[in-house]
Amino acid sequence: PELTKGHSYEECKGTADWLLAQTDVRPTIGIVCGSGLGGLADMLKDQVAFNYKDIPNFPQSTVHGHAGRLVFGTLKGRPCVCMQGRFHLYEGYTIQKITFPMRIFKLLGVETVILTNAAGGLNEDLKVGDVMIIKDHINIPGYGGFNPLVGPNDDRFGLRFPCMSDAYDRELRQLAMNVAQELGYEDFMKEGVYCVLGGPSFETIAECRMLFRLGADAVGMSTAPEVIVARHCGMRVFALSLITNQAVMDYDSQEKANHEEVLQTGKQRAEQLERLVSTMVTRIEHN
Ligand code: 6GU
Repeated sequence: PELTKGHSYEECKGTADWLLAQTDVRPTIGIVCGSGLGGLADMLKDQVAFNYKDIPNFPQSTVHGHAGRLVFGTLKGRPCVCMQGRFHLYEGYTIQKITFPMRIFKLLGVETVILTNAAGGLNEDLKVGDVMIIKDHINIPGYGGFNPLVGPNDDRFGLRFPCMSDAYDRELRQLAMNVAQELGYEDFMKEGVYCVLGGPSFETIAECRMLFRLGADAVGMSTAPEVIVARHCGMRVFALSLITNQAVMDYDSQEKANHEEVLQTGKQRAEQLERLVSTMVTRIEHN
């Protein structure tokens, strides 16, 4: 049969080795910047940056608000690699292509992945500008066969049937809360369940109501596929959503979701998010 498959282990190794040959940075932390949150990558010192289009096997970003660079450097002295711009199902990439960078992270030596995204709030307790630490996800595209691990399994990456009940590391979530308290951010730090949809259209009112009743607190178009692949190959994961708008839940509302609002809210909270993540980075221990 014709089998769905992403890049082979050898192809992934080829990309990772190509990158490692061009920088002395040996990152143990990998960061993925969401829409409007690419400023985090600009904080890296002694940067060695690659445009996605120049990296063998890498897809390219097509979305406004996503730069399309892989940046190596140090964040508060810690070696990091940062994706400034990510890939989404709605751009037309296969689910394997979207998550390919996670396997590159792994082969570069990354042990902990930090992902950020912009999301719509479904739970009324989430206000615009709130930061939601993701404690779990609902992967709707996965139910339609868009799970990044569909296809032959390579045991060098991980198990055929990986566990996902511990996907979002408890210690890292606690660390984020502690750091948020120290920085005086506790008023806008929340925790909840993130639901991913394929996009690019935003949800209908009925869909928002359905998702909330199913247990989702926020909805977006990314992150969960990357988390699945990162966990499959044994990296620790921390993820957060910046709530950039409230999903429309009632038929009397005149509100309309739009991408400009998403980018605008990102700008307003970006600095605090950068401080939160960079402080966390200094406290993450690797053995
Ligand atoms: Cl309301 N929906 C989705 N799917 N993604 C978003 C969003 C909403 N707001 C920001 N990203």
